[in-house]
Amino acid sequence: MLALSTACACHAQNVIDLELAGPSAPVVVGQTINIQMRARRVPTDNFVGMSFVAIDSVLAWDPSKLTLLGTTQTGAVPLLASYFPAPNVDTTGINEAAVPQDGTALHYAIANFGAPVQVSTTGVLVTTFRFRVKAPFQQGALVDLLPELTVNQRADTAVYDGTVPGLDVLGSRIPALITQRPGDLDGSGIVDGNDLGIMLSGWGSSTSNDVDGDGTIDGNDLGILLASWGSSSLD
Ligand SMILES: [Ca+2]
Ligand SMILES: [Ca+2]
Repeated sequence: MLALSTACACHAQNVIDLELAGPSAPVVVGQTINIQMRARRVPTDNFVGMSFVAIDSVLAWDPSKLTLLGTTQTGAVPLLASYFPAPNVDTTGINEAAVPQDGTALHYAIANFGAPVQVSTTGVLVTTFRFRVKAPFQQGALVDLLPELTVNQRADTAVYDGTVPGLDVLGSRIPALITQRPGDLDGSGIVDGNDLGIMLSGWGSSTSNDVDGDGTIDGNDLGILLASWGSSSLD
């Protein structure tokens, strides 16, 4: 069936996607990881969405798994500024600290005046969020871009067009999924006797150490653990 899309002049033209990309290899506890935020142009017949003047992003992660450290602009497109607005000026109330720690953060990326950032179809690096892996996790840790969040005032994830003032051209939001090695229950990077001990101590229960995500620690999980026995993230 063909679904007809309904045009709405009040909403985005949907032509620049924002993608978060983390390490593809399994991570270990204590590791510092980079989550790149890339902007990618979706080819359309529109004259908008070729560039941006600013990007507001509402970042979300599980603070029990990951700790936000800050940002770096290494390798990124030239910007006037890339920052988390400080708590005393962040009227949205999202940023409770200079580097937010509570699992949500508002970030602003602002192009140089009079110089919108051109966005290619392969994508450009806007900024890199740096996190430290805080705890073991078997079902992955998501770093996401929320469409909107209201604490004191509503904030939206938005890509402001480089041609039409105030026009939000955000298309898709693509999260990053951070993974640890299946069966590496302590997040050490290697699957060994420590992990087996953790699994056996939680046998039959439902804990965060559930490897296959079916809700129970059982023979399936043991099979996965044994299959990756001795393998190391450091290989
Ligand atoms: Ca381990
Ligand atoms: Ca299971």
